[in-house]
Amino acid sequence: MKHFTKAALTGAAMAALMAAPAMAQTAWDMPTPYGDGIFHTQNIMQFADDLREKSDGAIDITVHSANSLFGHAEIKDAVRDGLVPIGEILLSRLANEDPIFALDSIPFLASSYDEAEALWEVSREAVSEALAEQGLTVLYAVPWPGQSLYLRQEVTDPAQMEGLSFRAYNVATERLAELLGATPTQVEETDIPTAFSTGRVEAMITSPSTGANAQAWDFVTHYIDTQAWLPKNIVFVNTDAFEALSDEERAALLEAAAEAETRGWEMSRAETEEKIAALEEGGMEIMQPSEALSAKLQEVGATMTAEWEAQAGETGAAVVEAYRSR
Ligand code: PCA
Repeated sequence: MKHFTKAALTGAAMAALMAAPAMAQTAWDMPTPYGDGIFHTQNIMQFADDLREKSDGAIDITVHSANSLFGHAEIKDAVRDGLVPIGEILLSRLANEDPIFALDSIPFLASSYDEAEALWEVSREAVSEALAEQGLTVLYAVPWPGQSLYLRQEVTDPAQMEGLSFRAYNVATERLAELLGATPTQVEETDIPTAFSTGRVEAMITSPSTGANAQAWDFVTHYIDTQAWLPKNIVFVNTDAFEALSDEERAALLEAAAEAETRGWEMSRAETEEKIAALEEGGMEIMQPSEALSAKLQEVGATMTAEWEAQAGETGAAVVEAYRSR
């Protein structure tokens, strides 16, 4: 509206403007990487609804899911640069910027919800500070269910994984594949079915949520329930956009975010069993890892923990120390 001078508006347009509610409206576009069938996206939709209600319509978020506005790799910078005010990503996608972002993707460091919660408690401040340096304000984070293996055969001996083309979604899954002797290929979550059907990949590790949403039974046969770690999605807002809000709007945003965090963790917990059942219903074989496979994955986890600690310096050491001595 500010492009028009009063004189340029017709009488009718003027009248229409005057009749509009006096309240200033903040319309926010929010890019997210995952599809509408994923609970993270559903939680964000609810967050947007809650915020509209809590702010009496003043903040109106439009969610652009499944990489439809910006691709996953671009979302963080788009929010940082103010192209959009708010967004969601998988936190560990930022691992190459700061090891603190990769902490939740180390196998078996925190593999239950209670552990994941404790890990988030001790690392939230460091994560928020690192993002604040980029002009981003963290609103909340929610974990995916535990990461488990999807394969085209029953794997009991870890040597069976050697040479497989293995779908990766961040640096940690790439490293895991390497340590298993497999060959990693980065594939965006929304591209999983195509990547399998075209033969780009033949195995993966991800949550039951992603597996069920991708209808994994169409392209793999075995689910091995390793639940090795719970990587988090994080929602952040451009700090300038945040500070431009009124006090009431900021309070509404923080309240809706806190509720979304609590609700998201509950949704995630409930998903685990529900989506494993969906995989079974789809026709997949649900298995527990063999002793040999568990031992190998534990070994990979120990290697990756040591590598992370070597990289993460003092802040990292303090965070892990706080987690271990909790
Ligand atoms: N789903 C996302 C990230 C972790 C998960 O469970 C994916 O597979 O890309």
